[in-house]
Amino acid sequence: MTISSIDSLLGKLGVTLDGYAGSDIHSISPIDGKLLASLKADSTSIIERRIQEAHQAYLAWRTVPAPRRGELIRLFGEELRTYKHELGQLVTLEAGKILQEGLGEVQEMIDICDFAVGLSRQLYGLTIASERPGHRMMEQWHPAGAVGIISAFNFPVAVWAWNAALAIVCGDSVIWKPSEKTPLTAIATQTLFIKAAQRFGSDAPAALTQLIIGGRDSGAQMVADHRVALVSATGSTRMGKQVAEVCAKRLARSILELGGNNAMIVAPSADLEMAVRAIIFSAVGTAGQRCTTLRRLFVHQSIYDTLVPRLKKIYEGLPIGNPLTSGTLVGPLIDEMAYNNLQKTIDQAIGQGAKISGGHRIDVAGYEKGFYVRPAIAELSAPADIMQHETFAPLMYIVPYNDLQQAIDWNNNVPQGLSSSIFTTDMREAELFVSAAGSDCGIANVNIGPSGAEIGGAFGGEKETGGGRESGSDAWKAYMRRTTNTFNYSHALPLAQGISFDI
Ligand code: UN1
Repeated sequence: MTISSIDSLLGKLGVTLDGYAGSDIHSISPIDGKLLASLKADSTSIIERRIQEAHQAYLAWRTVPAPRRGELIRLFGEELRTYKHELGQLVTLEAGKILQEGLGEVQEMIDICDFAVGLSRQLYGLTIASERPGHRMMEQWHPAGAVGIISAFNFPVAVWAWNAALAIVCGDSVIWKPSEKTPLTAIATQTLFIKAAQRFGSDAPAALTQLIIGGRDSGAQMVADHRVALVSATGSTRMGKQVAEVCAKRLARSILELGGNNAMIVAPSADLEMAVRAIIFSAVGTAGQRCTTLRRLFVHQSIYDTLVPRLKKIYEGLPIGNPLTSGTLVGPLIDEMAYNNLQKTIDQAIGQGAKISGGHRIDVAGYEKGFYVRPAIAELSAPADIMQHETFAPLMYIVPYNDLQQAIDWNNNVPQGLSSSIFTTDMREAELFVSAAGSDCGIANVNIGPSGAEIGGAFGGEKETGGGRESGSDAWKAYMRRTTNTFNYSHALPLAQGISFDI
């Protein structure tokens, strides 16, 4: 696999930055701190126009039959298959995740496209028994409007695709405000989409998917606009609360996928070989910058001394460095702020009694401006206050437990509720963990880690994670509006509830 420079990569992807050149937004590679491109931010009037065009696009697109809309997503999936390697590399260059994960992210886009194509023939409602003779009651799902998507740097393209692929087959249009840290992957994705739309033909409105390049203000403008029927936002809880407030004020819908503080319980009967692999991938994959990253590990005290030294040894030997190089498992943090945040959290954890290993900066020759760290483990004898917070970096707290109920309580006793898992071969423990009295998270896994979900399931979580569900299962329903239709094919007009109202 050959690795391309940024210019040739953008060239291969058919991206020209001509219309984007400026000096407001800087795409900086976390690999070496080098500037990849400087772009201009869209003005409020341009954003205004885009929103209006997106609304118009929705008005046209909603009448195109859903299976035909699916055809557009099928073609987009083909573009993604063709350019998987290039787009995956761009993800790695701009977000810093290792190439395997960059490619995995594009695969996640392809998967959701496949899902959405099938879905385009299954947007069905129910037929419901009417209480009145000669009546039929049914529901239909109709397109909802323009969907505003806010995405984060860590999954710069897949999260957009979960939303956009569904929204498009559901008959909506899409306006995307990507993270200002990863504008190039967004522009490349938009370019590939336009290619697919051109192949599709003229019944795809030109403004069906739109991109807004800019900072927080441009996202805020989009969220506040009444023509945006639904806002799907992925990112910090702080950002999500602002979005929720603005949407609530105008009674618009929102899908929120916010912070996680994901735990794993390792029970005495666990297959430790499997648990080790799951822990390492979940805790240090994407350099600990997934919303599903494993942050809290509760290990039964009977196996603590077997498992934890093994984990520490693997941590010490983790290959850290250029994420484009094969064999690297841990790439850089996104930027200096993320690094400082990690250091601050480690200091606080020490103050609360944690024993720390790792967490220090690693010099990678030739990439001195990148913020590479040895992933950190913080051992504590009991959960500390610091564990209530999500730190978006590779820092895993480990606490021993005695009793499963205690570990389940710890799993739940945080403000966030995204993902969780248990390693056990005891069926009673596994079932309890996923039961109503078990994990309170949107994702509760058995014998796999909390991160790396497939697209087929509904993705999202409870409490401060925001309650939204994206991606698979019936998450599509959030992108449509439901109408209930009652038909009277009789010659009488009976009222529901038996009400008599004679005139
Ligand atoms: C995110 O970090 O915002 O389950 C999304 C996972 C990935 C998606 C993570 N499929 O880890």
